[in-house]
Amino acid sequence: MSEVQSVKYAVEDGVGVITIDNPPVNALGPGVREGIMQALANGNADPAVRSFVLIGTGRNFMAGADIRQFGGARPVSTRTSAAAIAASAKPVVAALHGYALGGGLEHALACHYRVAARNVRVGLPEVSLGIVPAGGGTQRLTRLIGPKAALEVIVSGRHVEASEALRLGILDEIVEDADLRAAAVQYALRAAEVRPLPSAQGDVLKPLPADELAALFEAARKSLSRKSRHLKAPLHALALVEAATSMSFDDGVALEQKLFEELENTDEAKALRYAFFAEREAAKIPGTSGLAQPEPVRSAAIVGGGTMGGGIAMAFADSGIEVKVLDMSQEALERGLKRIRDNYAVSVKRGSITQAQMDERLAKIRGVTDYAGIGDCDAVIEAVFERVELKQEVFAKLDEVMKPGALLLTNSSAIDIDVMAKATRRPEDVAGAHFFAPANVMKLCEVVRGSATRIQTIARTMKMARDLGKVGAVAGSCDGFAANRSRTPMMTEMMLMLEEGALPEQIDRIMVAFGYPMGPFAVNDMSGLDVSYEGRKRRAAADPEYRKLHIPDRMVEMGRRGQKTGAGWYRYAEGDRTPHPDDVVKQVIAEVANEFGIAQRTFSDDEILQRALFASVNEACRILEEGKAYRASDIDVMWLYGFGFPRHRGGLMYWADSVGTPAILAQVRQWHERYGKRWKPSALLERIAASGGRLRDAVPPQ
Ligand code: T1G
Repeated sequence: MSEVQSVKYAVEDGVGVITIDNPPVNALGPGVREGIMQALANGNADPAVRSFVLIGTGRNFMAGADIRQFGGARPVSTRTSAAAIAASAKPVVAALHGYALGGGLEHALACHYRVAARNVRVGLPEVSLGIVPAGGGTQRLTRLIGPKAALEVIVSGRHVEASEALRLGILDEIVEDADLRAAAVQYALRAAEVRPLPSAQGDVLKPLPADELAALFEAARKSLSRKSRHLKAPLHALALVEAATSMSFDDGVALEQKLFEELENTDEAKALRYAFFAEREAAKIPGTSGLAQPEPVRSAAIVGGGTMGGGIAMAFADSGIEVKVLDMSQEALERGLKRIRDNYAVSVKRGSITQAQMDERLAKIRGVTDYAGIGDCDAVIEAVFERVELKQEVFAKLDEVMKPGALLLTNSSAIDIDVMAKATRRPEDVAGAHFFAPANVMKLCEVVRGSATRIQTIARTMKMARDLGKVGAVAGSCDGFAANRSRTPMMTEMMLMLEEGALPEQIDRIMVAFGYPMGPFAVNDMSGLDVSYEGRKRRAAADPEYRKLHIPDRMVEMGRRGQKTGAGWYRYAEGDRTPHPDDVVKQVIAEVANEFGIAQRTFSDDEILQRALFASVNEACRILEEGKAYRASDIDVMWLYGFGFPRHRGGLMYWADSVGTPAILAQVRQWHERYGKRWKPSALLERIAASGGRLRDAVPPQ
């Protein structure tokens, strides 16, 4: 947008009102910084102007720098336009609402005062993009609220809501008046009388004694080297907060610029920017552009109050949406509701929610034992055991009781949506809403299209997921849909490498070194080895060619189902979740290898990583070829939010591009010769390797 359009300036009762108007989020796109500086120059040269207000239109104050501009030239930096505000001879009042993030908050911090509507969310989220604030924000915020609070806010990159921002000292006032602009103008008129102006460098440093400062930064460094061992940005952010307590403002701002430039084009920053946009791309559903906005889901029902059903019910309650849990017996219902109460109680004990929030959320959850009790809900999510006949029975019942237009959703992780849809007279309203355990924590909601599902049903289910604070991504219906189907080959190869002599602890070490928070075997011990056992049995019964996984089958049959039985891939001491390698697992591997005549060998770390991930890359290409995902980046979103794939590597397909499709194809071809059919190269992989294209841009054949 041209300068005139994205920044408006008008004088009102002696106040120069500078309005940012750059939809959809008031990012600092082309012309915005220049427009702010021009307005300041005009107002400071105008004797009729006594002070300024800086405000945004639409839903937000300002969402920060335009992320799409990174890596390219930027005519004016945030540092420069923020400095112009700070240098204004007349006071500038920031009037914040919605989001004030990154460079947006940095402009507000350069103002002399900050007032805000109660819906404001402020933050410096730059570290989540692999960079650091570069508009003076680390230097001003640290001086304004003190190093301890600033360190936590800047290194975490989190959003801070109004009352906390006021308490910390980021805001001067919360405006209850519905007309933020009018209130800010009045505030600016009063500010015009105050002399001297408060420093816009926030020179009032909330000092900490030197030894406390040293301890603060030392502890933060230790924690970051553990928690963010793969990321550079958080440590650089820490260094900038430290600089604000020891360097001059100008030197601190110069250091900000230097560290920002060091990070802006790192692989980590590029991957994190890709992940940011991939998540938003996943929300775009082909064929919905001309449709009306989907109605929100204002009430929901969950059929089956087990672990998954209870977690999904909590996700609704956490989002303030009324939810009913239906179970067939009072006893089963009570068990499920108790599990929910216990989960909330643990969160209260940990301090992640207050008792009042727990009570508020529990009040949103009601238990029923009769289908008639849920008919009025906008959506119902079936979360009963993964048995086809049971699901068909449930959907036939739902078809009888649910009001017209209700979403009839299944949380199934693999059963074909059409199986449920065919049990109803309204297959167009049936879709998958596949949550990932624990459903109230994991962000991914895989929305699955049946062959008869209306696109409006998909759009409304995606909106429901977003309203639950989830990240939605759409899959077509097939065995395992897109998320689990693309991940299964990785797990299969890992299990088969065990048969050849690899060990769970070796594979876990390699995957953690790659960036996963936990190794897949440790995760499997947590979720339970029996969970996938039934699915493998179902596949073996249906497909005589199905390659059985002898070792995990044997572990389950031995009763080693993971943490819940004190032993799985690892051994656990009573009441302790620390995984300990167990010789029993080595014995099982040796027995299976002996029984099936499998030669034992050693593996390099590279082979383990490549055999695991290349198998999934190949399967993801097949999923795209079959049109079971809209785009490759949707599969990346599923891996990031469903499986904890390291975000600084962008996603499975983004990472594969960093390896190079020709190298991947050559290796897949080798394993195809050695191991047979499951390694057959996908046509899409062959096509992209030959064309030199990028996997992350791949879409189904049109
Ligand atoms: N730049 C470019 N596009 C952006 C954008 C940004 N900062 N923020 C959002 N968009 C696009 C987004 O891709 C989507 O596009 C549309 O706007 C709606 O976004 C100098 C260097 C503000 C909380 O990290 O966190 O400032 O898909 O769906 O759910 O020191 O957007 O419609 O085509 O997310 O209401 C720091 C990033 C930048 C904030 C709103 N700022 N944005 O959430 O909408 S670095 C950020 C968000 C910086 C300074 C440094 C969220 C939001 P499309 P949306 P939302």
